[in-house]
Amino acid sequence: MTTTFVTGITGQDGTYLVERLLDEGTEVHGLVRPGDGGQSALRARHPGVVLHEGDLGDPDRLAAIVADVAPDEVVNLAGISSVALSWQEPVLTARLSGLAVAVLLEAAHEVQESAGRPVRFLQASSSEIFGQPESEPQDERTPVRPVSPYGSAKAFAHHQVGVYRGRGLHAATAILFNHESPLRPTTFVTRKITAAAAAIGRTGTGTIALGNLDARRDWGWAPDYVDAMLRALRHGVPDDFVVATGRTRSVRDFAEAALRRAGVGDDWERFVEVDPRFFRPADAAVMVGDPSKAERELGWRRTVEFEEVVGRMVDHDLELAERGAGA
Ligand code: NDP
Ligand code: GDR
Repeated sequence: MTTTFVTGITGQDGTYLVERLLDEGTEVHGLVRPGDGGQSALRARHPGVVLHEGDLGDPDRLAAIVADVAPDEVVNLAGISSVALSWQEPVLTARLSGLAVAVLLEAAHEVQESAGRPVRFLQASSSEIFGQPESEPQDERTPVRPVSPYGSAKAFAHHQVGVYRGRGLHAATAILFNHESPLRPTTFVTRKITAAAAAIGRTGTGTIALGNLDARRDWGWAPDYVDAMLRALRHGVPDDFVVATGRTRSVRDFAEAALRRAGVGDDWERFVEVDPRFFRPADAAVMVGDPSKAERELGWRRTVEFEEVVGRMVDHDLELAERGAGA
C-alpha cells in the first residue's frame, strides 16, 4: 500500500486531495497544526487518516515527522496561501512557504537514501512566481521574477524542488493558477464576492468593497487542480507543469457573473464599490496560463468552466444564506 504524507490537509486543496487518496486506497498521513484548526472536523470525517501535530515553522519537528512516517509520497500544500497576507507577514511567509519546503525536501531525500526506495514529492507551486509577466500566456519557460513576498517564497521553494530533482528525488511541481471552490475562505476575492453577492441577492441591499477591479486572473475549479497535482506526482518523469484554464477574466467580470447568478440582473454595478485598502503594493495586471504541457503529458483536462465555477460558489453561498436566515 502507498503511504502519502500531505501537508495543508485541512485547507481547500487538502480537503479534496484526501478524498481522492482515500478512494484509491492510499494510507494517508497529514500534518496538522497543534490546537484545533480544521483538525477535529477532519478526524470526524476521515477517522482513517493519521494526523501528526507539527508546525511548518518548526524544522526539527517537521523533519522528525517525515522520518517517522517514511512515506512513499509527499504532497506539500501547506503554507501562507494569501498573497495579500504575505505583504503584512513577509518574514513568516518566507519561513512557512519557502524555508519549510527546503526542510521537507531534505527529509524526503533522507528517507529515500536510508530506505533505499524512491520517494516522490509534489510541490504546490504558484503562478505568483512569474510576478508581472511580460508575455501571455505563461508557461513552464516563463521567467521566474516574483513581485510579492508570497511569490518570492514560492519561487525559492520552486527552485529548491529543481535542486532535489537534480539529486535524484522524484520531485515535481504543479505551477497552479487560481483555483476556487465553496471551500475558499472569504479572504480571497472570489469567495468574498460570492458570499456578498448571495447576501445582496437575498436582501436586495449591501455592497461589495473591492480593490483592483481590472486585475485579470485565470480561474479554475479546485478539484480539477488536485487531479492535476496527483497526475504530476505519479508521472514517470518528475517535471514542472502549469495548471490553468488558458482563459482570463477580470475581477469586475467575476463580480458581474456572481451578482447576476444571485438574481440582481442588469443593475449589478450598483452593488460594487472600489476601496483603496484592497489594492496591493504590486499586483500582476493579467495572469493567464498555458496548460498544454499538462494536457499533453499528464492527460489532464479541466472539467468545469468559469461560469460554472462562479455558479457553484454562488449557489452554495445562497444556500448558506438561506439556512442562516432560517436559523
Ligand atoms: P489553504 O489556505 O486553503 O490551505 C493552507 C493549508 O496550510 C492549511 O491546511 C493550513 O492549516 C496549512 N498551514 C498554514 N500554516 C501552517 C503552519 N504554520 N504549519 C502547518 N500547516 C500550516 O490553501 P489552498 O488549499 O488554497 O492551496 C494549497 C497550496 O497551493 C498552497 O501552498 C497555496 O500557496 C498553493 N496555491 C494555491 C492556489 C489556489 O488558487 N488555491 C494557486 C496556486 C498555489 P490550518 O487549517 O491549520 O490553517
Ligand atoms: P491571488 O488571489 O492573490 O491571485 O492569490 P486573490 O483572490 O486574493 O486575488 C486575486 C486578484 O483580485 C484582486 N482583488 C482582490 N483580492 C482580494 N483578496 N480582496 C479584494 O477585495 C480584492 N479586490 C481585487 C487582487 O489584487 C488580485 O489581483 C491566489 C492564492 O490562492 C495564492 O495562494 C495563489 O498562489 C495564487 O492565487 C495563484
